[in-house]
Amino acid sequence: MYDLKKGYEVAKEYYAQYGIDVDQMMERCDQTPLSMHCWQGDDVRGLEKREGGLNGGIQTTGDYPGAARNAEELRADIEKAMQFIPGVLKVNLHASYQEADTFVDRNAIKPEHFANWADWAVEKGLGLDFNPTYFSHPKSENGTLSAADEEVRKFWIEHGIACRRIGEYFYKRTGKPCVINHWTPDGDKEFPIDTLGPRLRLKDSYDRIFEATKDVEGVIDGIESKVFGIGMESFTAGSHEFCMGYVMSKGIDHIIMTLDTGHYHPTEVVSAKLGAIFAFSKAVLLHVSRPVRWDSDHVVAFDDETKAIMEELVRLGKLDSTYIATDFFDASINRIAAWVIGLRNTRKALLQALLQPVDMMKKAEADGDVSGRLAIAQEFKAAPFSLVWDYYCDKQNKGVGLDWLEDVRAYEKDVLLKR
Ligand code: RNT
Ligand code: ZN
Repeated sequence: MYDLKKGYEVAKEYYAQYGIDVDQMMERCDQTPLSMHCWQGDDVRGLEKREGGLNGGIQTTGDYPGAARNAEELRADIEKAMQFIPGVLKVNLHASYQEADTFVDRNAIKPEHFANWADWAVEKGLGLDFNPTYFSHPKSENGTLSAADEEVRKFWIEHGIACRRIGEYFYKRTGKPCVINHWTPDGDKEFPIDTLGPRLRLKDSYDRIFEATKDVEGVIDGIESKVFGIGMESFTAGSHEFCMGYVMSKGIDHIIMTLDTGHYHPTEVVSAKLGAIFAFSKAVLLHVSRPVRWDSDHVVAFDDETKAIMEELVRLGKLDSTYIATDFFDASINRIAAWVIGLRNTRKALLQALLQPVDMMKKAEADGDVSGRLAIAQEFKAAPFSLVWDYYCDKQNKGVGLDWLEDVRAYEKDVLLKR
């Protein structure tokens, strides 16, 4: 290992030339919560005591050994990954990760079915976020909250209501707000003749869920849009226009938009949407993912778009108004490695974004110095960032560079391969 302290001192001096306080930014980065999704650990299978695979237009591909088979294994795997992920973390659960003794259907889930998760989170000092599971269920085949069948729609409204109550329970147990993400896969393989009816039903369902749970405290609700799902290529009820319209028309602080980086047309980017949304909304929920040609949910990379999103949040001064969650599921590699790589990359992009000379660039812009603005922004792309990142990881005792890899390999040998 090279001299981390020396590297950090050099970087600190480099950034100081541009008025950037590295220590302050490391602290800022560290205190920004990232919500780590539980579903990377078992390929979105969940813990319900019933048969049936993943559906709803999303897919995991690959059959790497060692997926978690029960709650204990999943929690152990999350803890293992967390050993190498710096900064404040929350854990993001889906309703399908209930731990009832016998089968309990989605509309009947209660806080008690999530008590083990809450106990564990309290013990570890973690916040919990939540997601209704409007997919992978026999009743989700012909729509959920937008279903034409009123019995089916009622079932899913009850699920949404149950989930908001569980969110409040998490808030009360952990003392930290629970961010709930509502995503429905509802759509059609072909373009429907009636494209308005499903939207009006979806709108009415959300209204009923929120109306019935008006008393719920400590919960923030993201409404997640999507462009298409596998098998539902032509129509999505919860499209971007629908979700944005819904959130904006409600004008209620706890109802916000969820932007998933894989849910747009290939040349559309989330980083370019944030400035417009913040003109109307106080907060936003992000699902950081990596689409490769489609909404493939590859592990988050330290790529241009992830960096651009974080840069934009810092430039807008909206880091504190943004809930950052990860959402990917790769079954073709070691699942702990997937978490470590994806969450570290998300945090890394955030730290790099905090180390940009925002004031300097803003001043150039205000002065009409467009050449200077471009020059400064470009210069910073090659700043000695990794020296700060390594030092930060070491300071947090989360492993420098590839330190984590050997450990994760040993865990694979000793634990995962024995499953
Ligand atoms: C699906 C959405 C959704 C899911 C999770 C499992 O396209 O992105 O957020 O990935 O709820
Ligand atoms: Zn998502």
